[in-house]
Parts: sequence; C-alpha cells; structure tokens
Amino acid sequence: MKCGVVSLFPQTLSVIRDYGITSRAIKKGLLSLHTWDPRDFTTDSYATVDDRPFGGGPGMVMMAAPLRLALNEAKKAIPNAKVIYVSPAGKRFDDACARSLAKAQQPLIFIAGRYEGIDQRVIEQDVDEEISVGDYVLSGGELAVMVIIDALTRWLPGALGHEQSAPNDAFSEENAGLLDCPHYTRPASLDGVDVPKVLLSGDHQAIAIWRKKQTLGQTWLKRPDILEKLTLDEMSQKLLAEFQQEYKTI
Ligand code: 9D3
Repeated sequence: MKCGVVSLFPQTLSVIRDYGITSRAIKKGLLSLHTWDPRDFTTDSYATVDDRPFGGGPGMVMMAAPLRLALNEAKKAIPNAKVIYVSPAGKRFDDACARSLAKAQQPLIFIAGRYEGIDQRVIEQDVDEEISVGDYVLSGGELAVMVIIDALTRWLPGALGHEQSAPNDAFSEENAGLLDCPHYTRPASLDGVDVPKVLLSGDHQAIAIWRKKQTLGQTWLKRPDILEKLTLDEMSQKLLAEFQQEYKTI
C-alpha cells in the first residue's frame, strides 16, 4: 500500500514511520510512506503557506498554490493515487472503511490541513474523498492521517505477526463487531486476584466458549448500542443469557 501525505508538519508522521506495526510494515515492503511539505514549494522569502480568509473572520486558510504544487509532486511520485482530504466535514472513518481502503490496493495521497482548512477550490478540483475520524476538533489533519494509515495497515496481509490477530480485534468480522474478551498473563495470582480457572485448564473448547461468552458479555456491558444492531445466533443468545444471569447474581 503506497501512502503519500501532504503536510506542513511532515516530521510528525515519524510516529507511524518509526514505531510498531506500521514501522514493521514499511520495513517488510507492505507499506510505503512519503511526505511532501507545501512550504518547500513556496517562492517568497517568508515561505508563506497561509492567507486571510476572503470575507473576513478569524483564522487563516491554507493557500491553494503551494498545496497544489506539493500535491502534484506527490501525484508524480505515486501514480493513480486516490486523493483523500482529512477534515472534520468528511465521512466518518470506521473499520469497514479501513478494510476497504486496504483491500482496494489503490495508492493513497492524504492532505492534512492546518489552520481553518484548505482553499475550497482544492477540495473541489483535486480531492476524491473527504474523511473525518470523529466528532471532535483536532488542531490539524496529521493525527487523523496517522489513525487512518495505522488502521488500514492492520488489514494488509502479512502486516501482523500472526494473521489471527486482526480478525480477533474489536469491530472485526470474525468477532462480528463485538468487543474483545479480557486477557491475562503471568502471574496466575496477582495481589490475591486469580486468573479465571478455565484459562489454566488446557481445555481449548471450554476456553473458546468462555471467550465467546465474555465477548458477548463485555459488549452488553460496555457497548449495548453494538449489540442492539446485531442478530445473535442461538449459541450466542444462550451464552449472553448465562453471562447476564451470572452478572446479576454477583
Ligand atoms: C470552527 C470551525 N472548525 C471546524 C469544526 C474549524 C476547524 C477545526 C479543526 C478546521 C480544521 C480543524 C482541523 N481538523 C482536522 O484537520 C481534522 C479533523 C478533526 O478536527 N476532527 C475529526 N476528524 C478530522 S480529520 C481532520
């Protein structure tokens, strides 16, 4: 998956370039990450990239010209890319979106905005898709771009150490959009709190059933909205009813 990012703060992308699963995906050649800074495409002595909004009002707007010069360099280096502008006004990003971007295999060029945003004419003429990461206000697009690249990298075949990992995470398909079950590691007893016995039993079927039940129960406790949208099979209904019964009697 080829990714380019047009940003006034290209160094901030080091968070995904230098750490964790995204960094390893780059080293494995599954992901590429290159940046272009509109400031490098200015010609005035102040290296101006922003200007006051027509019509007045607070804040500044990213100028079209340096942004487009940077974007055109990115497009030359990454042919056939889809241009994504991350913005609070975009379509809400979720795991289905991450998956479909990963699956499509089309190279991506992200525009990360700063100030009040970018000149509208760049959105109209150069942008294919506008994406938001949630209903809160960020100080710029870089964190949103990193959220999107991180989430889609997890769906690239071979990006995770063991390919079972992604499908078992929250909101994935195999778990049918349910939350994850609780996890434990050594020691078996911590300040008098023991790991659930079944996990030490070696009975793989019993463990799988316990995990399924926890998955349903945790979702019922923490995200009932997710559960309301699902139709559970008979086994799941039975396990959830058991969890609810046990929860109420504690
Ligand atoms: C006062 C109007 N603001 C819009 C809600 C202006 C504004 C705030 C923050 C314009 C741009 C930004 C910077 N945000 C992003 O670049 C951004 C973002 C976000 O703030 N929330 C959720 N998703 C995203 S994706 C990019």
